[in-house]
Amino acid sequence: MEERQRRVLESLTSVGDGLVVSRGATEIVHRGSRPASRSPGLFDDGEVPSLLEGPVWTTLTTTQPPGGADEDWCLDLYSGLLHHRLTASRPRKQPWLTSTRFVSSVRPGVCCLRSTLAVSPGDVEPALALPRPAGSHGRPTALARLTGSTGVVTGSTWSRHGTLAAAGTQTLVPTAGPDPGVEVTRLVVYRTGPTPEAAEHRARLALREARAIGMDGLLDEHRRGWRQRWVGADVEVAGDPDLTLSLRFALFHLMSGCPVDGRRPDCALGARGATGPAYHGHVFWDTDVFVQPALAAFLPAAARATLLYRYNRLDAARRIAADHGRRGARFPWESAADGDDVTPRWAPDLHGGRIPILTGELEEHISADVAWAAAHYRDWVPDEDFARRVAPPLLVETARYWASRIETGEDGAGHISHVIGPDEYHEGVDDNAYTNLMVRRNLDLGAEELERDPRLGEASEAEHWRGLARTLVTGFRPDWGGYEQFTGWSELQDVPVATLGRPPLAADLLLGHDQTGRTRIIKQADVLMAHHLIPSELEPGALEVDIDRYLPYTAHGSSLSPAIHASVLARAGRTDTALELLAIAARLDLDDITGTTSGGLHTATMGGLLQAMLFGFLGAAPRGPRLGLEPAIPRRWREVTLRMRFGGRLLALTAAPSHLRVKLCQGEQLGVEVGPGPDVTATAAAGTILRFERRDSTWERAL
Ligand code: IFM
Repeated sequence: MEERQRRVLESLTSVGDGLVVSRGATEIVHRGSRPASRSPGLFDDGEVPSLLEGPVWTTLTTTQPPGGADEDWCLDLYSGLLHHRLTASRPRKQPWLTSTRFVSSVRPGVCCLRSTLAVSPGDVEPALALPRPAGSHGRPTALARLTGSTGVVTGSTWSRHGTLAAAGTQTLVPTAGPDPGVEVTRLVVYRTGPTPEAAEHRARLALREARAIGMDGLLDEHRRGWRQRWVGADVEVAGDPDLTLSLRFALFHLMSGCPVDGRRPDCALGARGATGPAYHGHVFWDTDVFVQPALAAFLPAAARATLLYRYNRLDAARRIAADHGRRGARFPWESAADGDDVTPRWAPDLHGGRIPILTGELEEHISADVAWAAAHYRDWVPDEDFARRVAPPLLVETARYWASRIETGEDGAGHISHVIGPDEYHEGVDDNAYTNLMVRRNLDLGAEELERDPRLGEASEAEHWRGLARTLVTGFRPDWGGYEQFTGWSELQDVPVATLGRPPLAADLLLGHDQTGRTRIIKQADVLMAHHLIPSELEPGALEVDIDRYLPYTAHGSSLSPAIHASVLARAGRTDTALELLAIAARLDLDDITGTTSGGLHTATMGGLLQAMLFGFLGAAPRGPRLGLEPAIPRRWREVTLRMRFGGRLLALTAAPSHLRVKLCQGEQLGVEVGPGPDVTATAAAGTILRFERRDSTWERAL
């Protein structure tokens, strides 16, 4: 197998539970393989902070199958089990290794592996290996140690931010027969802690408990745990098994990558989760507006942990604002453990030179994205503590930042100059429509909080913010009926993306960074991202205009782009194009479309994909305490079913081109509005099903 393909498979078959996530590397040491175990949210230090790599529990042997082997990898999404089967070709075709592993769905950090190998017991490695001392970025990394006694091996790696420790044990039983062979049962438990001593002690205690249950018992409860997870969250497109699999793949990795056991004060999934080294595990806007809304619907506790990550780093954000001579809180474009800006300042180019990275300085919209995320979660999940304690400072401090950032021009209008919008091909632009529209919303949300709670600030401040929100330039062009992405976008060179090839493509690599910036070519959803997140803030009719204007220039040079396009295209009723873009998002990692999956899975794409189903094709949105639904289901899908949560209830939504069923599976009665008007309103009682039919584009209640 080619080395990169191996690393892609390792990312795709990562298994975890939010306390630890382990790449799916096979149990033998291969060239090009990158076995690694990381704990989401636990960082190493270094020139660029990265997720700490902990002890590796999955390597069994360095012995190689004679003459190589055929490899079968199977990730069972339903039960959270990873199976490997290696068949050696010499001296005859015969099984060389079979293994099954899992990270318990019910006991945090408990990892189990059972394998049969055609090697002697003496060729099996001790239960843990420590990460390569040079780390994956070629620099000295965390401190590490490994000790063994009474059949239990403990190991840990640590940094200033904490320790990731593991304690493990294994039994080896020689297999019967003339050839060497051994059956290995390995049990390893991970724990975090402030020091290696504390974390290893915790790991040993938890290992003792897990051993008492035994491998079979652990496997049984693990399977039951996954069954329960799928009862609480699922997506199915009847008539499209491939798409269903991709959607469940996304859900699987969100469920196994996020901590939901409440042990952590907070945790935010980085751009690649903990499945690979790319982007160092850093937290971007990906977490707030791509992953978090999907979590709010499918895994609310993890959505909360994401927002607490921001809340607990408000002081750092306040410092960043102050360093820029502003008030309030400015969240950094990339952050790690302590909420400081860790965006690299340059990247190497292909010729040994350095390309400056300006996003850390200029991609400011993230502060408005965090505010949007807080308001979204508050509207979606009944969480009193969050609404009372967490959301207000996030909304107010970000609004305060913007109020000090906006400049009033000679035209009397508010402007935000010199930024990067979501479309990173254009740097240092003025009045980016997405940024300004999100800021306008942020100012209104902040003002609402101030008006509600005078302890947060003066009434005059709220009034000032409301005024700024009304004068802020949005980029709306009455002559177009749509939004101009930033001042002067339409005066750039008219180069449709089709002249470069078929998207998705990296226009900046094809044309060069500077030349791309001189054209209208857009990296990813920008104005359309605003239509996706805050549709009611934009002018009626603008969605269609903006789709027509921007689609021909969009390269989808970011993995974040296709799913969001699919979502807004579905809402606009353009389901054929929506399906083309949905297919790209659905296969992005599975087919390694961007060539970067070896560095980890794209969490924002997974979140975006689930959002496209929920907000785009189902048209779900909170309408006060009610759930609004405006399904736009393509004819080629028989039915789409989503099991998700809204307002503390578990719902099964089943939509087809001409009908809709809403089943309230758990929780108190819920008001549902169907259609834009709404066309019809109804109340679902526990255990009952509401049925609706579409007649001549209007929804009606059905029996
Ligand atoms: O946050 C994204 C950005 O929008 C495009 N480049 C990659 C980042 C991390 O996924």
